[in-house]
Amino acid sequence: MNKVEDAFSSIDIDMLERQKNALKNKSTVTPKDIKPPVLLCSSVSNPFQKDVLELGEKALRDNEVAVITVAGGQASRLGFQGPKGAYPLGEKSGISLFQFMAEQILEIRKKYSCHLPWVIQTGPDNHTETIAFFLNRNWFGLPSSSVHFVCQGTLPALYPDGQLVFSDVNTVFRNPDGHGGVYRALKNANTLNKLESQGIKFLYYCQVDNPLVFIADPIFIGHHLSNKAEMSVKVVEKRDPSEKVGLVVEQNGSIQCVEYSDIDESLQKKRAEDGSLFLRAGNIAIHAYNLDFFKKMAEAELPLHLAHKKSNVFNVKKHIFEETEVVKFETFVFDALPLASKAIVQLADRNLEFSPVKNREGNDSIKTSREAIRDRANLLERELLNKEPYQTFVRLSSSR
Ligand code: UD2
Repeated sequence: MNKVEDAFSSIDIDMLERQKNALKNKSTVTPKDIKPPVLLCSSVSNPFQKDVLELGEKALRDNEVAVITVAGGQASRLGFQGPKGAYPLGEKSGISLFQFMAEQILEIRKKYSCHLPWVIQTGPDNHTETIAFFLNRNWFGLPSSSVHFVCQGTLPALYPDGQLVFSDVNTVFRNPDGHGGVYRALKNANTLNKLESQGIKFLYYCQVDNPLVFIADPIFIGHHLSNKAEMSVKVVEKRDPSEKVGLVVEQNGSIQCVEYSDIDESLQKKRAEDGSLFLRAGNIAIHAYNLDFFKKMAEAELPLHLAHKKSNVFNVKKHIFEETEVVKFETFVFDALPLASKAIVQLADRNLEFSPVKNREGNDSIKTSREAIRDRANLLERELLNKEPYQTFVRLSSSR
């Protein structure tokens, strides 16, 4: 096989066909069809849901739960060279986003005497670096056999007319397939089968960029179980109509997440009778899954999301490199929600569970996230210090 044939051999022809179709058919959300979802109440700020808590804790103790963290991409938007999870967010401690999570996982394992495997989905640009980061830090005290790294896949970019794009004379230009690639990535790496053979039945999913995440929250898992859901999602109240978070809504009887940019401005600003936003369920990208459903999603055709971006590519006709507009394709993890036979939506308290680090400055920045960590530590010490199951959570929150 010559090099050009080799470049083409990595292309999934059925997927390429879907990509070309997606270029032609833009999907839109019809505002009249969407309404707010039913919200189950917050977990951490409302810790006395005993039955639900016991269900979640039992699943943990019985070694039925694993954690998945999506951590593809570099932290370049934070002005930092390296995987985003390696960013030293701890203000006093200098600990990384990964360490925030690793310490919680260690504590949960101790508390429930459970294995709680941790799967970290990396991307092609940070896979090796991420593993080296863990290796150099002695896996933060976690047994290396209990941490699994899985690299997400890529999709070829296309010109707006549907032609393939090249990054050099015999290499197809590709980009990571979005966090929705996590389903296939875990299947292709045989991780889902491995987890299943260890007795895992439920998965707790989170993003690496939220240091306030309450990993494997037993109340969230308990709600998921008691409602016999296949996939669940945590949300926080949207701060204001312009906040850039996805919105969890109900459409034609099913739960789904819609990106803010896809919703009409007047609907984003609409108020309910009590003055709160009509659509207020902001997606914080925390999910609970049945493993079986996750497996099904690895075979599902999730919608493709398109991003038109200027990129430096190789023009194979003119034999030159040029800056031109190409279309990149991604799938999103939350597009599995409407495919679940049942999905529950749990409202969390933003001050306790959500402060992502997205930007160097301004909203959702290093500064706002550090402030949120500090504020939460004070709040928790005042209000929740002696309440199960949050002592661990409180202790880890202070002195960061
Ligand atoms: C995401 C959600 C948004 C809101 C917000 C909460 C999308 C499209 N939007 O916004 O609705 O919930 O998060 O914080 O998801 N990642 C990968 N591989 C990829 C792309 C992303 O692993 O190909 C990981 C990345 O490491 C990060 C997470 O997914 O942990 C979120 O990615 P993002 O920062 O691009 O998402 P954002 O801020 O657009």
